[in-house]
Amino acid sequence: MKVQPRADSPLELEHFWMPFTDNRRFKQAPKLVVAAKDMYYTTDDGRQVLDGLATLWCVNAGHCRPRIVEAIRKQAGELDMASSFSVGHPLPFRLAERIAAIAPHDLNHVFFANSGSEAVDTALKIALAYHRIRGEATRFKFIGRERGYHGVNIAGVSVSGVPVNRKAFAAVLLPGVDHLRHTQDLSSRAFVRGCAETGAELADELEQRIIPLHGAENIAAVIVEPVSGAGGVLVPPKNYLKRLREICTQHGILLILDEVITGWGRLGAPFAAQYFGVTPDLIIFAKGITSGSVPLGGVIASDRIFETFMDSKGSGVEFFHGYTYSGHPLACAAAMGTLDTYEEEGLLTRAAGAIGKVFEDGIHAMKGRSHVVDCRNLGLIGAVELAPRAGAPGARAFEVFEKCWAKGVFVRPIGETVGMCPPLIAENKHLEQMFGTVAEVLKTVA
Ligand code: PXG
Repeated sequence: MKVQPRADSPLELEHFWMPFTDNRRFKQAPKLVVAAKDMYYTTDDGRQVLDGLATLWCVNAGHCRPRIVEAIRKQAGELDMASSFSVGHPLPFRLAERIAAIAPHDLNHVFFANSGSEAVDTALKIALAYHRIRGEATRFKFIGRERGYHGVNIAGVSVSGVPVNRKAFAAVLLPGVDHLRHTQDLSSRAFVRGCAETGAELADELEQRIIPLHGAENIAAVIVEPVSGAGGVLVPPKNYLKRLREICTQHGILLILDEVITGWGRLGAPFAAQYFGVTPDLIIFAKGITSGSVPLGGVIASDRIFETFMDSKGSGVEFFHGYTYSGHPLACAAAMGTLDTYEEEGLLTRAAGAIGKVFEDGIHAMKGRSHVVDCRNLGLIGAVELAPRAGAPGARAFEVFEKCWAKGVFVRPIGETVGMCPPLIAENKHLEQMFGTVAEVLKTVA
């Protein structure tokens, strides 16, 4: 494809209010991409940039993969839009069946939304409605975790634990929310490969502090990311999630795993639930279900939860919730093409193989480089944490991001952390390029 040089096609930058972006800074020196294929973007000035973050933790199959592109094209010309409110079309049924077959144990029922944020709110509403149907309407509280990220809608921000995302909206965040401590402790658990041996006892806070404080009979659900992503890539200690599961089960509290990033092969199993051997009551997914190609998210519910709704007294709508685009044909078609690609190429388990080890070694080779205070990894997600620059929080990681971009590698600054999460098709040469560039850039950062 012909790439238009920047000077030939002046862009008016004023009207698009960019999300989660320093708009003023961006507009001084825009970073623009115009095309993508497999592991690489093409920028507007014709450079190739390695996508070291699967764009936003989502392009798991790589960019513009033929099966996905073809599925979307075909669907757009066949059935562009159809409702799932009281009338339906076959695609979301077929896709839900396929997702249920991949999901663990009895998680067999899929409610579709269009994004992770919508899926989070959907899961929280399912939890509330489930307890109410069962006559336990006092269960309305949610327990999140510090540094957790659950999207940007009001309920999701309420259970999230990223302070900058919460502060401006403090007045309207949900009542009845508490947070577990996060699992990061650089004094005792820095530079750990995979899950730390120590720290599972952090889950006991649920039983020792939170349940006595709020009363189990008032708690609807605990919601956590198996590995925190946008909070800085925090890998849980061994057995931590198992412990949370046990405590929730014991006290009738639902466990919701937000797998928006960890789902669809990121850890080397289809879902983190399978990787950790922990079965939640609800799984939240988005991003990788379509490899980012068309917006789609959703919630997978257990038989027990779904049947509670279906067995509820009276006839009529069982759950007063849904989006115009729940089960949208284009999104479902994109997901089908994506699952085909994952299956044909073994991508849902690829991170468990040799490439996962190469990734781990690459991340941990950063130890000892300037400013590096921690390296962490699991599957094909990882991060290098830097010491903050005095008086300028986050500035170092942001500089690393900008310099890597200039050198043709895209990684993400998250506070003091540089996050890496390549598409699952990554090969050794791509990881070498990514880590090599980050290492080179670190030498130049004051
Ligand atoms: N849950 C988790 C675990 C996520 O990572 C969402 C929910 C929300 O998904 P949507 O599709 O509504 O964005 C996410 C999204 C970052 C960053 O700073 C991460 C996400 C979104 C935007 C920025 O790394 N994750």
